[in-house]
Amino acid sequence: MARSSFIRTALILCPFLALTTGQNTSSSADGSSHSATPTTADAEWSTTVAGTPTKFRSIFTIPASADDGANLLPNIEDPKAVNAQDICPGYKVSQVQEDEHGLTAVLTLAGKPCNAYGNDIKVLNLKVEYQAANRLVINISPANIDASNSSWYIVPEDLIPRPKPDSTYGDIDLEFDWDDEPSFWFSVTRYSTGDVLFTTEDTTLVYEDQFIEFVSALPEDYNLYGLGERIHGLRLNHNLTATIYAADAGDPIDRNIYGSHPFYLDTRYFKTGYSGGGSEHESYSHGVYLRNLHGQEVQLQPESITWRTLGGSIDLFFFDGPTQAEVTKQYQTSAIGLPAMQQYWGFGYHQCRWGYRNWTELREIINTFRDFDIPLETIWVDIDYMDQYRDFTLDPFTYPPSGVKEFFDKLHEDGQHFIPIVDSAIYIPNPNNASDAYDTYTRGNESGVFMTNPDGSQYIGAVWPGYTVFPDWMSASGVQWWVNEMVEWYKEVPYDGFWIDMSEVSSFCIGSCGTGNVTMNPVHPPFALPGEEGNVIYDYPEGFNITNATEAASASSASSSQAAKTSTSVTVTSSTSTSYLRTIPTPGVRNVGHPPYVISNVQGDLAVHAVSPNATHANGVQEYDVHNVWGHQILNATYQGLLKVFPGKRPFIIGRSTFAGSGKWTGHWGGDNASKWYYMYFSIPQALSFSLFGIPMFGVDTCGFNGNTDYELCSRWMQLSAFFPFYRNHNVLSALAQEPYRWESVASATRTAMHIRYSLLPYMYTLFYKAHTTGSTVMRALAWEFPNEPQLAGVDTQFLLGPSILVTPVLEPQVDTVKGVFPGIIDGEVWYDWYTQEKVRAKAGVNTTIDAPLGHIPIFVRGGSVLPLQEPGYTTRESRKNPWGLIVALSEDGDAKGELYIDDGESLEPSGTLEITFRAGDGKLKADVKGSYKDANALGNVTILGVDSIGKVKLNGKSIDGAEYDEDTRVLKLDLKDVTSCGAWQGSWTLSWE
Ligand code: MIG
Repeated sequence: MARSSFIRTALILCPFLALTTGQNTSSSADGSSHSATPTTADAEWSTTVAGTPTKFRSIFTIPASADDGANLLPNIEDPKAVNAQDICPGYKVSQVQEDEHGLTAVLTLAGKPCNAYGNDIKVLNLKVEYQAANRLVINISPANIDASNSSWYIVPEDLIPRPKPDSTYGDIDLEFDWDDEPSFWFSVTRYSTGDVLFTTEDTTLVYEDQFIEFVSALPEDYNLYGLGERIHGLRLNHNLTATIYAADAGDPIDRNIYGSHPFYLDTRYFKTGYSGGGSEHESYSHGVYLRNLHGQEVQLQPESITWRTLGGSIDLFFFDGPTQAEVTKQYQTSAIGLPAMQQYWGFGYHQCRWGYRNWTELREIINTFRDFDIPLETIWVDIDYMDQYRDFTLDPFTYPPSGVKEFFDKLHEDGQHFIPIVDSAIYIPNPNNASDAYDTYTRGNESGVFMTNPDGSQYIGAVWPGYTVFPDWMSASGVQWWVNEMVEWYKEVPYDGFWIDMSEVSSFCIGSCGTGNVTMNPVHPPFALPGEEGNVIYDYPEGFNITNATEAASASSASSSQAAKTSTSVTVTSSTSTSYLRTIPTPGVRNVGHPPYVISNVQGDLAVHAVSPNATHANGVQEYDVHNVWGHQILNATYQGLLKVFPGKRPFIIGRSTFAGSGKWTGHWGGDNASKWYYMYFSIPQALSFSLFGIPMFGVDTCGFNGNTDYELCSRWMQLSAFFPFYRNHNVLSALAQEPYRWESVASATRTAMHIRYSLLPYMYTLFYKAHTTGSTVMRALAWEFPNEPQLAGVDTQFLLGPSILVTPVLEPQVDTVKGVFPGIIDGEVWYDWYTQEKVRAKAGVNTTIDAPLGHIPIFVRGGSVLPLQEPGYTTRESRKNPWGLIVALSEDGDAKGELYIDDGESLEPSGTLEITFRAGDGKLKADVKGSYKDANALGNVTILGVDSIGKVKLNGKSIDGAEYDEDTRVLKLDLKDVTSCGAWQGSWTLSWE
C-alpha cells in the first residue's frame, strides 16, 4: 500500500470509552481550560443524545438481514475464475474505410463465442474519429442496436453529452494504428515523440453484453492519476483495482465510494540530455476518458491497465496535453463541461454537524463564533431539522416553522447563510394512517416520478425516514416535480443552497423491501444510529493518549470494565468453508442482479445499501445501466431548482455522488472520513483528484466526521482546510463537539489561518473565475506546476493553491516541524515565507525541515507572482467592502505577474466585471484595468518582496510618502489608502520604486 506510513493505527490506545462529561476531553492537556461557554446542548452531546421527540423512535426496526446480499467473491480474488484473455477469440477486421477524419470498420468475432461473463457480441462497429487538434476517440459498439437494448450500450446524449468533432482543426499529434494479427488490437501513439500511449497488442478484446475487457501495456514506472472516486494517494499504485461503482461507503481506503470518474491522467518523464545545471527532464501528459456509465473495474498492474465494464460501449477519448494543465482543459472544455462559478460567499467558512437540534442551538452556535471572533459565513443543518427525516419539512417540535422568521431575519441581516441537507429518497406514507400523509410523496406519485419494479409496481426501499421511494430523473416530470418542491419549500424555509446526500443512490435494504410493508411506516433503519442504544463513539485520533494523557488513562480504564460487559454479547462463529454465488452466463439473457463478472464492489452485492440494479425507470431503462449517474442527475435537478428559486444567481450545491461533468453544477465534499490523521492527509490527494475531475469546489469534513477529534488534530486540520476551496467543519451525531472555539488553541489556530484565507479571497475567486472560463485548476499538485521534476510525481503531502501559494501542512501528531520540498529551485524559482516575507533558503530537490509548531501552517509565496488581497471582515460581505491589498513577490529577475477578477459575486451573467492584470519588472508594477464593474474600495497595503534596491516611490509619476523599506528582509511596504481613496481600480496605474 502506497501510503501505509500514514496509517499508524499502532498509536491508538483504543477502544476508549466516550467520556460522559460534556467538556471536550482535551481541555486540560491543551494548557488552557475549555474556553467556550458551554451551551446547554453541549453537555448532552456525549454518550446520550437527548434527541427530539422524533429521533430514536421506538418503532419497528428493519432487521439487519434486510441489507445482506448474496455471498459473492470478486473475480479478481477468485482462484476459480476464468481469465477471459485466455479463452476468448477476439475479433477480425473487415470493411475498413478511412479518410482524413478517421476510420470505420467492422469487427467480427474471430471464433467460437467464449461467453466468459455474458453473451459475446458477434459483430461490432469500430469508429475512430480524429475530433480535434488534441483529441482522438475510439468507439466500439454492437452493430445491432435497437430500441429494446440501446440503453445497454449507448449513453444518451442528453444525459452525458458526447464531444463533437471540431469543424476544422490543424495537425493532430495522436495517431491511431490497428492490426488483426492474431486478433484485432489497436494503439494510440504520440506522433511527435513516437511514444506509444495505449496499446492492446498481444491482448484480446472481449465484448459481451455484461462484460467488456480491453488491456493496454503501460511503461514501467508509470504515473497515473484519477479513476475516482477513491481514498488513495494522488498517484495510483501499480497494484490497484480501481472499481468505479457509486457506493454509500464511509471512505474505506482504496475502494469504490460515492462518485464515478472514469478518467485518468498519464504523465511520462523523459531525460532531455541537457545538463547545464537546471532540470534534466521534461514530461508529457495525456488524458484518457471512457464515456461509459456501467459498473467498472480498472485494474492496474505493474506494466498494464485492464479496463472492464459491466456493459455499455467502448467510447474512449484521448486528450494529447502535452501538459497536465492542457489535458484538464481539453477534458473539461470538450467532454464534461467547465466548473460552475461559485458565489463569493461560498468561499467563506461553513460550520456543520449532525446533531444541531433546534433553532436556539443553531443561534447559540452562530453567536459563539462571533464571541470568539472566528468568521462564520454559513451554518448547515443535517437531517435533525426534518420532520421524521422527510425532505422539504421541518421538525414541528425542534425546528418549528414559528421559529423561521426570527432565525432567518437575523442570519441574513448579518450577511450569513443557511444550507440544509436534502436526502435523495422520499418517504412513502402509511396508507392506514391519514395523519401520516406526506404531500411531497403525493404530488410525486400523482406525476409518476418514482422508480418502479420490473412489474411496474413502485420500488420501495428504506432510508432514514423508513420505507421510501426514489425519484426517477428519467421520468417525464421528475425534474419538474423536484423543482416545484424546492420552490414551494423555499416559501417556508429561505435556504441559500442545497446539500445533497445519499445520492448513490443509497437504500438500506436489498430490493423493494418495503413492498407490502408500508403499513408499518415509519420504520427504523436496520442499524443503530451513532449514540443510539449504546452505540457509543470511543474512537480518538492517533496520539490522543499522548496529547491527552490524563483523559486517555481514565477513558481506557473505564473502557475495560465496559469491555467486560459488552464482550458477553459477542457471538463468535467460525466457518471453514464458505460458498459463493456464481452466475453462469445464460444464452440470450442478462442477469442484472448478479452479473456473471463480480466486480470488486465495496458493498459486495450490487444491491447492498443501494437501489437494486433491477429497479426500473419510466423509459424502461434499468438501474443497472445508469446506476453511476443517479447522483449526477439529482444535482442537475437541484441546479434547475435553485435557478428557479434564485433567478439569475449562481446555484450553491454540495453533492455527494458525482459523475464526470457534475462540476458544471456542483461542488463536492469528501464524504464520511474519520477524525484520524491519515484522513487529514487523504484530503489532499482527494482534492487534487477532483481538480482533475473538473470539480474544484472541494473540501472534506474538517476535524473529521466519524469518531471524536482532539485539539491537536482539529487545530492542524482547521488550518489545512483553510486553503481548500470548500471550507467546512462537519461532525457525526453524538461525537464530541468540534467547532473550532471548543479549545483555545484551535480557536487561535483557526483565526490565524482564516485571516490568511480571507485575505486571499480575491485570489481564490479569481482562480475560480479562471477555472470556470478556461478549465484551469484551483488546487494543484506540485508536479503540475513543475513538470520537469520527476521526483514530484507522487507528492501529495503538499499542494499549491493556484500557481502561487505553496501549502506544506503538518500531517502527523506530536511534531513541531514538517519536511517539504521547494519545487522549481533547480530552475531558479524563489519562494517567500508568508509570515516573515523573507526569501526561503532551500536546496533544490531535497526535503527541507520547516518549523511548524502547533498553530502555525507553513505557507509560501512563489516568486514572480502578484497576489490580490482584501482586508478580511467577519463575513465575505464585510470583506468585500474593505481596502484591497497586493503582495508582489519578485522572481530572481525582479519580475512578477498576476490577475484579479471582480464582479457582483453572485450573478450568473454579471452586468459588469473588472479584470485587472498586474505586471512587475524593472522596479515598476503596472496595473492594467479593464471592465465596467463599479468598485470604490481603496488600495491599502502593497507589500513588495525581494526588492534589491530602492529609489523614490511614485504612483503614476507622483511621489508617495510613508514607504518603508527593510534592507535586511528586502521588503518594501506601502499604504496607498489615501492616494487611492476613490477606488483602487478607477483606471490603470503604475507604481515605481527605483
Ligand atoms: O449515513 O445525514 O455523508 O455527512 O452527516 C449517514 C447524516 C447519512 C451521510 C453524510 C453525512 C451526514 C449523514 N449522512
